[in-house]
Amino acid sequence: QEVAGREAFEELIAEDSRVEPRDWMPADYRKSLTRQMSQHAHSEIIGMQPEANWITRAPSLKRKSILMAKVQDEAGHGLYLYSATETLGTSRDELTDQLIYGSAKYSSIFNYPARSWADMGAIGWLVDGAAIVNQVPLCRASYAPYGRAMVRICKEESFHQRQGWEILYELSHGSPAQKQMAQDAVDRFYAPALMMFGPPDADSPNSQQSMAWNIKRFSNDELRQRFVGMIVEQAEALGLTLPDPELRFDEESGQWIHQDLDWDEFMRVIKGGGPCNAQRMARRRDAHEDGAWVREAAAAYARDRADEMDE
Ligand code: FAQ
Repeated sequence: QEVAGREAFEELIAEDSRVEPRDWMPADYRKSLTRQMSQHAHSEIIGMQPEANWITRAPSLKRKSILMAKVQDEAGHGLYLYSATETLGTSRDELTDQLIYGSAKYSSIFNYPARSWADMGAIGWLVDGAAIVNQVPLCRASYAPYGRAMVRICKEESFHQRQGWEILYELSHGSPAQKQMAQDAVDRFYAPALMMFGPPDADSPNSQQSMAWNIKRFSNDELRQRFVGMIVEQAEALGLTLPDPELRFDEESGQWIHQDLDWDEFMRVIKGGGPCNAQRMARRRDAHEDGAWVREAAAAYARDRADEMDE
């Protein structure tokens, strides 16, 4: 049976079709997807914190309600992704424990502080912008529940990116102090946003196999390049500069060249040593523990309903 399953799986991948939860799949494929999808879910959930930090201080009621809606969208993305990951056989409780009490990863970017209102703009424009470039190809990921979740998530991320752009546009066309605030936010988020795409291809242990399985469609460096090329003109339209003196389009190779990134900093951040790792994890742990009574009440309610149905 395993031989037939493996053959069917290999055929699906060769045809660029999709794998559904009940299909046979190699243990390594399941494991690697669980790894990537759960990290992605954790990123959405932890990613709520830098922006939630600004909800009470948004400069107007309208901006407050937009920001609240955005943060709620991130919660929704986390929930779709946990549900999609559960179809691979690991429960959401277990995945959450791996984050809170274990050493599961989440995106490096959310370990940087959101210091000013302009950071809400930079996060929307650069962080959601990078997320879209990375995630649009994932809509075609070979694991069907992941691809389906990505379609909806990408639509919402596009709205997020526009709201970030609009915040920066307003600030960069405001007073000199506001423009400076926008520039400062872009200066701080540019390099960490480029690091979201992961280590350089030569140091990316998972890429090759993920691409062979049609999970990833492009390498980390290819997507990073695409992103830089996309934001150059957008920065000009915003009237802001990207803090990268080496940024240029190389006609010969047809590629965007950007400055070297500080990969030691990246490794430090993903190992827990970034500016906000401890704070983000403590906040997440407290929220989870404070919410225990809600989970208990929901489980008791579900049990009662099931008993009623049995009667
Ligand atoms: N941060 O071999 P690779 C969002 C890890 S967007 C932390 O290249 P892979 C939206 C990697 O896991 C952010 N760790 O790995 C939002 C691996 O460790 P492992 C989330 C990173 O998987 C906006 C090791 O380094 N998006 O949330 C990072 O082939 C605003 C070696 O790396 C996704 O997760 C990093 N930046 O490629 C929310 C997208 N980069 O697992 C709120 C889906 C690498 O072996 C507010 N994920 N690592 O222990 C992916 O596309 C891929 O997993 C990559 C990494 C590209 C992130």
